[in-house]
Amino acid sequence: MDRTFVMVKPDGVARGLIGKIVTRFEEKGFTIAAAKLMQLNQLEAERHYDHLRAKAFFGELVAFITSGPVFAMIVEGKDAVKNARALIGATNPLEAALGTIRGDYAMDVASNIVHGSDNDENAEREIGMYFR
Ligand code: DAT
Ligand code: MG
Repeated sequence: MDRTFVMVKPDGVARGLIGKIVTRFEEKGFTIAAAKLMQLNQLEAERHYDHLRAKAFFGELVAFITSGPVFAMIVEGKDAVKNARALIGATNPLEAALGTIRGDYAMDVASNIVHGSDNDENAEREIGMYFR
């Protein structure tokens, strides 16, 4: 079975949306294979967002993702990476369709409440970082 890494970000956890987000994945057809509440440290956050190091918002992004607990999950299902990204919606909630998680629950790109790996290699890299 295909799998991917999904994380409810600190804003989603603080807003009490873990349950709703887990339900979205379950209703779509995914199985939650593992899950835990955890706190990312600076190094983990910088490694997680390594591909964005050059961006002007990198510091803000790392500060945000380490600002409180996140809810990390391994989700399993057919074409897990692509189906999860479709369910999560576009990076900018302004462009995310209603019916997607970001489209329904977020308004600002800097706090878009959920992360999903963008390809199989990164999914395995991220699962390896957080589930050992
Ligand atoms: P995604 O999370 O959809 O895979 P990404 O990997 O390009 O998007 O960016 C990671 C996160 O960085 C994104 O979820 C929110 C933040 N981000 C992206 N673009 C941003 C911007 N222009 N300003 C502030 N934060 C941004
Ligand atoms: Mg990404």
